[in-house]
Amino acid sequence: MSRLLLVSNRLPVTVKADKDGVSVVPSAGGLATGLRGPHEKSGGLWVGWPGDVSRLTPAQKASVEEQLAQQRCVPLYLSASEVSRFYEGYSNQVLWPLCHYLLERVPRQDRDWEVYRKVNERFADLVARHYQPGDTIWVHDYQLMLVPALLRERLPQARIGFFHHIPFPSSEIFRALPRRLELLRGLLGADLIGFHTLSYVRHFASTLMQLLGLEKVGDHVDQDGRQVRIGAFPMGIDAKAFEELVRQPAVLEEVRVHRENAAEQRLVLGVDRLDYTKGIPRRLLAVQRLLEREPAWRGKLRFVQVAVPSRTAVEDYATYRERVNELVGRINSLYGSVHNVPIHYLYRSLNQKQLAALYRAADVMLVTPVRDGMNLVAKEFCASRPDEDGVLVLSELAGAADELDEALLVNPFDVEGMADALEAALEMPAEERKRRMRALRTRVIDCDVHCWVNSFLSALQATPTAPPRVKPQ
Ligand code: ADQ
Repeated sequence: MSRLLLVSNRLPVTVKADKDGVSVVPSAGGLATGLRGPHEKSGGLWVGWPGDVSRLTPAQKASVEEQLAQQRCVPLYLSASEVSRFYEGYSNQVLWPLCHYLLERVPRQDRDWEVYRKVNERFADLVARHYQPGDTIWVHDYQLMLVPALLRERLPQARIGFFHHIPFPSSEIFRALPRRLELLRGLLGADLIGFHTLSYVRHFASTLMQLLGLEKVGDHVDQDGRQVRIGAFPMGIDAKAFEELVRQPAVLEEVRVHRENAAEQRLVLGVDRLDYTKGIPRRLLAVQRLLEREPAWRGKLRFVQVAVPSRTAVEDYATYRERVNELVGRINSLYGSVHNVPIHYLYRSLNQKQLAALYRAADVMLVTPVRDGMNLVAKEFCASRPDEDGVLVLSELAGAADELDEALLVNPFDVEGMADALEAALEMPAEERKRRMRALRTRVIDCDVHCWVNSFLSALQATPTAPPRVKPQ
């Protein structure tokens, strides 16, 4: 196995400082879990930002460096201005909304582009400094779209993969980006470009044809004498970990508490980062609509919406948070009683056990993003249901819908349709719930995160390496 150099905006660790000192703790995210094995086994490195360490003392910072090195992580420190302009600015205010078809959220001024480019260069320089011949490089996500080409300039022979974790939009949307050509050329520095679904692959291919004038792009493109492969690699989760969690006695006890009054009140669940792509307002309106038109459900359902604070420094997220708060308040004031309210809204992060207990306890899971690259929550819910019960209501605009077609698929813009699906889910006979959940689980367990990593890396290993450069005579 060749040494793997992983490159992502964030390192898979969290730096925690308290009175006892400073520690670098591995994070529990899907990417971190899936890549931990290959990272350790290949003896490779992971390059990325460790988060804000500006408040640490020099001694604490030295300890962080040492702990990162032990975990074979190479830190790239971002200044406050880089965080604000590269990460919050160009990545999260331009590329994020654009790739989710939300053009009206893209600022009129392209003022953070230069910083985006410079930080991408810093990443490429750092990776090149640590590269050894024979290494395989795997770059992740929309924050680093220029890195593949910047690396190709520095390391013409390197094997480079890129995975795009968010939707690749239709060419009609992508062409609206002033920096569209630079970004496309940035990606084409890779040997393999992976997306979650075939439709993102098709969008990317038609964007290349339309904007770069390439002819008939199929599963590869010829670029500067190299072949760049393009493919769909749907990301999975660590299904086994969720299965194991929901068998633990402490988790089962929590499930029992959640379901204590399940006979009188059905538990409907939503779990998301608080992000405007996740479709929370329309989901709340669908719950409201059901209560409005079917008085029999009033007092009979409890909708628990858990939202993790996310990108709080970006103004659009603050406005969105206000909108969600306001809707929750309005619906509860209309349909609550002295004894209970229909919506239980938790604005916080939960640990894996709490999350698994909620997944395992829910009667219905609502996953209704207005656009989502994949959506791992939908898969986590299925993995947490060894009882083969629970109904998944899933947006057809999430990448996960391509694989999980036994869910009740909904159009997240159609509030009335979502209210119908919620009602159908609440009334679904046990036998049908079982049949659907069994099929969903088979898919989620078979195509887990390890399978995703292996299939991407095998495809990357199978790409032809760049032909050696001929020195001019
Ligand atoms: P995200 O947009 O973050 O990821 P998602 O795939 O759903 O979306 O992953 C969210 C993760 O956060 C899940 O693992 C979930 O368990 C966790 N989470 C959510 N709410 C939580 C809470 N309240 N407390 C604790 N944890 C919580 C991006 C893309 C997705 C794509 C992934 C992976 O936007 O489309 O699926 O990357 O490629």
